[in-house]
Amino acid sequence: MSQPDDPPPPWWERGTVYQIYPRSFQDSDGDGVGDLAGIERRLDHVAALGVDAIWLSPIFPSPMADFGYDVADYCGIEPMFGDLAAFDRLLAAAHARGLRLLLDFVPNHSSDQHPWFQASRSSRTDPKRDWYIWRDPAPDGGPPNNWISDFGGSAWDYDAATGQYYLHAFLKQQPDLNWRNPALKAAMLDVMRFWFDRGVDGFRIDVLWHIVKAEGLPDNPANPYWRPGITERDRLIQQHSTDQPEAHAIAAEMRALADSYGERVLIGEIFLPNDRHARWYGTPERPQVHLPFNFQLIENAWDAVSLRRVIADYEASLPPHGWPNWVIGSHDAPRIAARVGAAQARVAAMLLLTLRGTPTLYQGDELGIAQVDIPPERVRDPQELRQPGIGIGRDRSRTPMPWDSSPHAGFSAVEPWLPLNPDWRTRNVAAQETDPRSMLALYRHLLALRRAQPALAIGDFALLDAAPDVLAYERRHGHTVLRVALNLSAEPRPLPFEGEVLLSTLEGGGGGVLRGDEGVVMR
Ligand code: TEU
Repeated sequence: MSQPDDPPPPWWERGTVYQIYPRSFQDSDGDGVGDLAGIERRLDHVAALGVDAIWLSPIFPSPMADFGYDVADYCGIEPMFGDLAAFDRLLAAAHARGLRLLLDFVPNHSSDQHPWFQASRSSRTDPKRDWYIWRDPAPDGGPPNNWISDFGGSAWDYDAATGQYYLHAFLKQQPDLNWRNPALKAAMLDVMRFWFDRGVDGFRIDVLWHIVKAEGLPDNPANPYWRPGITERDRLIQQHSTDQPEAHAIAAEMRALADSYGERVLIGEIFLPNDRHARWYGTPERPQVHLPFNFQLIENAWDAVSLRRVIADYEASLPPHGWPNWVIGSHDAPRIAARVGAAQARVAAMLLLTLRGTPTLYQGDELGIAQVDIPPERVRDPQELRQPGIGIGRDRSRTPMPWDSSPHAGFSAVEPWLPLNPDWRTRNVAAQETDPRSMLALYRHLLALRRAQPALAIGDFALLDAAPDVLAYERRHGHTVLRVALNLSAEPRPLPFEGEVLLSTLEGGGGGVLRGDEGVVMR
């Protein structure tokens, strides 16, 4: 039971994270792409929102085949974004506002332009050959096994110069690193030290469950549930290419390194069923990541029955030392407001910020940006370009932040690299700042309430009974009991309990009924 005199929880349990997609936050040098100086300029927006930490998607030198998730130098800054001095200024400016800064660590693969891979592919006897995963062709000359890239096609690319294939779980421009090689592992842990020494507060770790593959690289089994129209990756179950015990051991090493720097946080990107997901917390004696990212609000149907089941099952799956976390949007997922609609997006905001666990907000969701249709000639996402027409494009959630109604929404002096949301002239930060009914105002209220009420940030959690279409739960800390009721339907529903409304997603009300699409926090 959480009590007021408990020792204070670490910041990442009590706090909230805000994800910035650097290419699309603020351009300061007029190239149509965001940069670090731009982020620094807009930090007051982040601070005013009331979050505690920023996670930056990758800012390292990159040919941008996968928009930064193809890293050509783990210890530098992409010139398009700035340089190390600009990074240090941004870090200091964030810290000055009480904001922590997390970087995106991409350990599974580098860019094919990384000097390590250039050396590795130069000859079979190069000392860095084994830093990547090279294998002879199958007897018929084809790829060494049946593994499929997450972006479609074989996960192997043939290198004629040395007569072998190399493995890439994503694009062929993203060769997988070999974490079984001790020198590679040491070099990558040094990368984490480099940024910790510079003062970063932690990392979001990209595709952490991918980083080690089963010894012998056996074929993956077929997925009996696959059908056309689903991504090609899902033809196979990634049994041997992901979630290996050796990857858990490496996560524990990363954690020990992070802990040696004091209160730093590791958030692991991990897509797995609950039982396997929970193992990424490790044990109290040998912890792994602090927060294995929980994507279930993104992946599951938006109705009270499904949400109730998802929340209960996830809570039940957590080890006693495992702190939960939740997210409703990212640079990979469809916009929440596109998925559930404008009215329910407000309910989703309340859910995200009142559940037990660290919430991560995605830039632009605080404005309720919805579907942005990308004209075919402007599609940039390599995943969409390789598998068009099945609705997996990621550009639609990577469009620039609309700051005001000036040309290009105040994002840039020139046409941005991706189009703006079509309603940017009215749906922008400046317009919403002056509108008490705006999504931005709701997010600020929710974050302020969460800050003021330890019951919401760190209190105990219990689901409550309620009418159909209503999701209800309580949060309890010491003597404070707060109750949340969310109407997942557009019709009025009975309020499951009485009390004082601390915050509603709608204006007015108070008639003892939960209006359509209304969420309330009550005392
Ligand atoms: O995403 C990993 C991941 O699981 C994606 O394949 C995800 O399923 C897909 O993008 C959903 O549409 C991470 C990054 O978040 C993503 O941006 C990168 O492209 C990917 O890793 C490779 O680094």
